[in-house]
Amino acid sequence: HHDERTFVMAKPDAVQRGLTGEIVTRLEERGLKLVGAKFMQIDQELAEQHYGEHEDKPFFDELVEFITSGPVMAMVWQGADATRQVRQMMGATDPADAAPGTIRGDYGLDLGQNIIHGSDHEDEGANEREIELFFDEDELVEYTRSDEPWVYE
Ligand code: YYY
Ligand code: MG
Repeated sequence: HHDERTFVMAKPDAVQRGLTGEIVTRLEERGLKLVGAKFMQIDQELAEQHYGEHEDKPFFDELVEFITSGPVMAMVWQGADATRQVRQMMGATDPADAAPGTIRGDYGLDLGQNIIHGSDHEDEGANEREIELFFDEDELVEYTRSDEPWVYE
């Protein structure tokens, strides 16, 4: 299906380093369709909800502190197998392990500041849960990109 949606975020380090556009460009050029975007500052409560699965981990406090430390660009991208495809483009969680050519592999050096968030494709429904956490349904836009016939058979 071409209509899978996934949640993506340019993290505070990406915004501060002027990499927001680069992230958008890469996903856009891949053929994924931007259907929602919000430039925002995440508060403590939203951060703790978003990263709730990690609340018992030793890095949780640092993670929440980082993600609330500056503005982020929260986005919803749509396309075939979008969740898994974005994860492939992001690269491994630790940029030191991320392959060159991936976003983390090209721009990151630090595990804590790894540029981009994307929904976990191995966590069933994580994409829809995260989209719902950040966006109201009426903030997502339905449209056809003019190149879709050239992206999908
Ligand atoms: O989904 P992904 O971002 O690739 O990794 P997660 O395992 O969900 O961890 C979320 C976030 O936490 C990660 O992007 C960096 C940070 N983190 C960390 O600081 N130290 C770790 N040992 C693991 C993750
Ligand atoms: Mg994750």
